[in-house]
Amino acid sequence: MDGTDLPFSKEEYFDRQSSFLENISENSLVLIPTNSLSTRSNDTHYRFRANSYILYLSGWADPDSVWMAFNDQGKWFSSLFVQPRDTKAEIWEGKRVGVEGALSNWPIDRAYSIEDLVEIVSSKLQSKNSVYSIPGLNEKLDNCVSGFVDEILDPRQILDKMRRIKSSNEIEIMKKSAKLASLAHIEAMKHTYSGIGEWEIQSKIEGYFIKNQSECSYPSIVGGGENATILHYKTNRSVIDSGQLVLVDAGCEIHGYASDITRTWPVNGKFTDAQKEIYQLVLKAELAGIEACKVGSSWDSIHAATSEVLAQGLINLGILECSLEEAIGDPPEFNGEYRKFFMHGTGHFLGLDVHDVGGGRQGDKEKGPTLEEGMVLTIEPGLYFGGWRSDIQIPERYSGIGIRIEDDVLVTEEGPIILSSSCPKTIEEIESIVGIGV
Ligand SMILES: [Mn+2]
Repeated sequence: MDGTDLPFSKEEYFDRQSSFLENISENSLVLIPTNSLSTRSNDTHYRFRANSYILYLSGWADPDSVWMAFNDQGKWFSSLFVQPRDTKAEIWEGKRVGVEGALSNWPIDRAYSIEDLVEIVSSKLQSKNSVYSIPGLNEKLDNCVSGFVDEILDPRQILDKMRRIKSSNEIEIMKKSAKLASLAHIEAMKHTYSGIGEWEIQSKIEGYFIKNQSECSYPSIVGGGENATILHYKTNRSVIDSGQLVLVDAGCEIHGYASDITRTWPVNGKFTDAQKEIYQLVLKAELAGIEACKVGSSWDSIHAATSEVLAQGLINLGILECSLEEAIGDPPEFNGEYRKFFMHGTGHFLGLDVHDVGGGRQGDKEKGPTLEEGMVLTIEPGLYFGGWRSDIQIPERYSGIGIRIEDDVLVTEEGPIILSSSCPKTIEEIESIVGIGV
């Protein structure tokens, strides 16, 4: 990383910084640390991923860093504390941008060595009476700041509101991210066969990400047969037999922007009648959810749209034997009988975090925001009939089926745009692709 590959112009970053700082009093110091390195074993670490707030404000993606903004005589100064050049360290860990590199190529007015963090922050705090920071990421910073103020103010409410509306440049990157994940799913479908291991499908998807200089935006879920009925299954170690479905929930990241796609397909390339019945119902619910992604729609109305389709469909299939009212339950929770088979929300915001900031999850009790142009969210209804569960009774015909269909949707004045539209999802499309590359 040398700053020449920043995803946005310096101007766009400076605009974000100004919009954010408009909400902050001039007597405040703002400190946005990046994530800490996380130990994997002994002295090795998990691959580093920068904190989304520092990425959003400055594009800075290296570890051990803090973005700081301070006001001097009415003007805000944007700055970064970064790891200084250090040949001995660089021999082991790789070249660093350093203080001068950061100053010349990143959207900041000042750059400092992270080694001077406590000294410089302490001196700035002498003349400030409040601090905005995100605690829990940088212990040194937390300790330093708590010596000066009783309460640390949270910058996230302001930033979250900004982050949930994507700029046209952010949307371009998110389109690429969704396209790449779509192509990875197609690659996996093509190479699926009866008796395949879940890990082999995972390797097709993730190999495709790596081949295209991307990486997973979250651990890939590859659940064959009943494993598909476990919502966050990521063991991915079972063999999938002919006649079973596989549920694949996998997405990638481009410049930090996530995609998040789920598809479910039969490993032998042909849905059974029972699988088709559930698949068509989930697909119908997903299309209704996408259709509801309009400017001005309430968060709850999207969940209501998918819920009504699923509840009615479960009654029609004879899986629920109750009235539609009992099947759905009361708004906004809709905790009726159908929740036994659809246990999660209809979707979530998507952006620099795969479960992006800026609003309550659909189906959660807290009221979500009203949809606006430029928001990106997922729509992902599913139905899960785990034969292993002791809390439900299901017809034998559907036992063991788990199906989820998830797309990434951009809200526009002209209606919803499906960013992941190149990923096949009709029964006909899927049956024509599965196994053709084997
Ligand atoms: Mn999702």
